[in-house]
Amino acid sequence: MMNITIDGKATQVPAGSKILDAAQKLDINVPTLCYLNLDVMKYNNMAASCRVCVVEVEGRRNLAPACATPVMDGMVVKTNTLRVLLARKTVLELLLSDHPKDCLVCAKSGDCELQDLAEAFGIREISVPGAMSTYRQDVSASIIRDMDKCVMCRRCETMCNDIQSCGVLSGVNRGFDAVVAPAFEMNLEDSVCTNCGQCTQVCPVGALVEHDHTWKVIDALADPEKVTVVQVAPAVRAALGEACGMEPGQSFTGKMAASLRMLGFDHVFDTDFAADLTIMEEGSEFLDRLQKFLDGDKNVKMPIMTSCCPGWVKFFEHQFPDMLDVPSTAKSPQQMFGAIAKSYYAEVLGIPREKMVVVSVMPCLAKKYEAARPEFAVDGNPDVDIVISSRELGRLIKTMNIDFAQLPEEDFDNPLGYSTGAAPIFGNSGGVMEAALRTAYELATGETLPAVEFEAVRTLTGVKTADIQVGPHTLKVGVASGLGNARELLEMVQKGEEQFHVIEIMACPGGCIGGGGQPYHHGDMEILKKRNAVLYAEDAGKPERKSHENPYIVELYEKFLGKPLSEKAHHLLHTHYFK
Ligand code: HC1
Ligand code: SF4
Repeated sequence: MMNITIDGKATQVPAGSKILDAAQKLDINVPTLCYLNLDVMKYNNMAASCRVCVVEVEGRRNLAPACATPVMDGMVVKTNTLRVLLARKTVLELLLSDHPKDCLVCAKSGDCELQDLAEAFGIREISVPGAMSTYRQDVSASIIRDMDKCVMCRRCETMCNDIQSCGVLSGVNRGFDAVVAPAFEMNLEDSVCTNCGQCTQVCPVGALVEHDHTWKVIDALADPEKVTVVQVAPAVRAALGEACGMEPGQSFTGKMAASLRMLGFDHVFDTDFAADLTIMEEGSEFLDRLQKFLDGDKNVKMPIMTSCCPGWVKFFEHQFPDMLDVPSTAKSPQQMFGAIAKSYYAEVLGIPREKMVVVSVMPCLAKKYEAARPEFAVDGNPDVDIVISSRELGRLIKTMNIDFAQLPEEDFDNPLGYSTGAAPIFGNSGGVMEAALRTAYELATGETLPAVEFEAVRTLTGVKTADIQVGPHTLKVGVASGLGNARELLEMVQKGEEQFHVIEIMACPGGCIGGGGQPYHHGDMEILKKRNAVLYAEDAGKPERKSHENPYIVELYEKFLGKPLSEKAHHLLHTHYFK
């Protein structure tokens, strides 16, 4: 252990710890900008590029960055001397001198770490003269990349390369021209970007933000010719209140339904309904493949992999093009919902699909890209018209002057708003697997599952594996969240090191609760744990907890689809993948 004294307070930390670790242990706040450490994700950005965290170390001439300077035994540190404060202020002024001062119209205003620091240091004018660097804006279906605002903290690079293993973003050029960009400075849309949006979660400023579509929603709601239908993804209900100033760890489901009704949607439905439907299709496809595999069919592809996460779909299309026939062909719940809304439900309402506007509220930015994929449209009319993130819904609620905290708890409309407990857990890593196992077990054995909780797939660990007994068969299951972890699992399969029957993958660490479009967690991983617990509690409180017990799903098959994997179900609810 190393002894250290900071601002007169003594403590001990393990060898290798940084001054910042010791300060945090002593509850001494040292401001940071580029540094970020997310333990659940094993993400640690230690670029030490911003120098906002400089401190004075006794016996050293230069100020030292607290985030990157190892503690030496007997070290004495001061964090708030005049020299330190002036150095930090100068660093901030230099950053601001090359930063567009457009806070009034910036998507990050109110959530910007640079704005917070400028406020904390009382910076009222920028005395450093000089030119501003300029760079073109890059707009993809999901993300707006505005490098004029980049402070070169490198958090996005660490996220995209080390955690997601996508290798899209890296620092290019030098000095004034330095930016973070895809290879050859191409646009994100032309790169191997998965649209996961994790870079927007860690960007401290407004350099990487969601492509905002809230005004499209306002336009649709104001159009008297349109019938507006909204669906909300499982994970949104665990986090939406955070965007409206409420504490994390509560279920916001009832208030969320009430707010959507107040916004003026004609039909307030739930992606959870379609999550139950996904289990019917994906679970049946799995049992079908498993039976063929057990019968010795050499052509059957195993393991089956989940296909509801569009970031993951784009990842395997780019990175594992020889495995395109391995994942399930089931569409995601978002797209199943859109397809059913614009066929079955349009028929129920007696309107043409063109009159209906389907809006999705998602924790995810890749869902914007998914909805725009051409295969999810009929004669150019998309199954899902507009996708907004949890953050955008939070903004919309404020725009419309709705006091979210004071709203009553309301239910969704039926039939497309009813769900079992198997659906909300889709938002947690391992949840789709657990939901699928509940149904596959009962359909395969004809017996009632003794306990619906599969604890082995419930942790927030990045890679989980388990052996699950289903009748006479032992199923080997794998679950990964975060694309770097997904790569690890897939490479095991490719090399033949592990043989799985079924694999669940979600692109975002922790699953959709940690999605790229969720309210910013600012590095507080306790927030993810609380969101995770909210979804399991919602499952436990439902009258039915297995997708095949959803009475409206049963009715949908009876009245419209026939049975799982029927021709109609294939046409509406399944898809294919592209290199
Ligand atoms: Fe997800 Fe899914 S769980 S992909 O993370 O299968 O976004 O929440 O909506 O479609 O249901 C996201 C969440 C979501 C789909 C479902
Ligand atoms: Fe990388 Fe995901 Fe950001 Fe694309 S969205 S640049 S894949 S972190």
